[in-house]
Amino acid sequence: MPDDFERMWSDLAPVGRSATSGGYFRQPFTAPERELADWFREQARARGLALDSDATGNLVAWWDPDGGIVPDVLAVDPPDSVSQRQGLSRTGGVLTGSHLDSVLDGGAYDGPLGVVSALAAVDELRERGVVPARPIGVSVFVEEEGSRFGLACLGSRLASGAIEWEKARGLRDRDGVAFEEVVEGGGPGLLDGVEMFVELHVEQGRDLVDRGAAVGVASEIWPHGRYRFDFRGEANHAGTTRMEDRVDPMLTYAMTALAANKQARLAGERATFGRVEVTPNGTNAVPSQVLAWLDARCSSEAALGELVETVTRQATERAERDGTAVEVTAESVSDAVTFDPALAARIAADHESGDWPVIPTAAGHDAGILAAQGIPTAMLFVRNPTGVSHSPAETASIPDCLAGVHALAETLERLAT
Ligand code: HGY
Ligand code: MN
Ligand code: MN
Repeated sequence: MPDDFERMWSDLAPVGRSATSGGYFRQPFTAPERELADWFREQARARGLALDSDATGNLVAWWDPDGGIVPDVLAVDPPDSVSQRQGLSRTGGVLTGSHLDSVLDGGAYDGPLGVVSALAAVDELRERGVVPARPIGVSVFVEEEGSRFGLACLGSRLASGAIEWEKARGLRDRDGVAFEEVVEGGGPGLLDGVEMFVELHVEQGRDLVDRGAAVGVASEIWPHGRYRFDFRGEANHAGTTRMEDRVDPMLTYAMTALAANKQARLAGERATFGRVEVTPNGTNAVPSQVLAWLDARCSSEAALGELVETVTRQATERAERDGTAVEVTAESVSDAVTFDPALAARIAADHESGDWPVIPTAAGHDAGILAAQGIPTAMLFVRNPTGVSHSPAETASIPDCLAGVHALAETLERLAT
């Protein structure tokens, strides 16, 4: 099994990796991310798993109940209509998996660790001769990061019915390409019959390393959102325009970024402006427009509402002083998620290393979307020695990754036999 994991891990390592930063650019429906999707299909075929997919490009590779090899007809050309998939038994299915897309200049583990670990966990169960009483599916949801079309967990929101296709089709990337130009469609179907979902993910924080634990279970996901601040001013000459005559949106933005940081620190919450687009972005001109995205994450929905409302109010007040205008649009909001406590406790209890810790996270996941749509869901976290994520520096040790594979295999055995 270990070489399985390490072989698969080394397959993925070079795909979409920047030669300069060492980070990953695996935006959905770009060449590197499509190469990973093809790799996944190949891994499914090599294991005789029945490959299922939907119009959005979400994938599930099913291990059929008696642990046998599924008819080639399903393993080769996956049917694309739900009726054709009927022959595939997913009733009572236990799903496990994650995503293969990355943030811009992201780490290697966020997403792919959950997919590779799921395949390796199926390998381990098979090597141990375990025959599940329920179908076990390995899933890949597309555009989990929302790094291209702006809405986090876009693939799992469509597959679980959390968002209608009509609302998703018009989402555009930074080049103006619409989502409906890169996918056929989207909607529920792929998850019919799925009774529970377990996502393994690298921890994006230091809780496990501070506890000295290799594996943990998620208790909750903080509510969080992404808000587009559109600051408008008047373009003008950087040299000849007196300071008192300026209508400078960069100033309003800068004060808003400082205000968000201060507000989050005062409230003990999280706020980040990590993306800014300046027009015309000239060196010797006062800009006409500054677009900036606030990523806000709080320990409760009330706190999130209050933080965003306070920052919006302070931005508006500053705009009045600067003579600029500001418009705020919520682009992606995820409500608080509390994972099924009984399922989390059942998964975390009685292991060789004792009970696994049950810990919260402020990172969003497809598991949060499926949980919110009523599918009993759990998450396993693998220790991240630095806690760093959404960065080329994201890492996890191979022994911890193998401990995660084993933990996932144990969990699947508990849930599916
Ligand atoms: O942004 C997030 O919380 C997650 O990593 N998609
Ligand atoms: Mn992420
Ligand atoms: Mn992730």
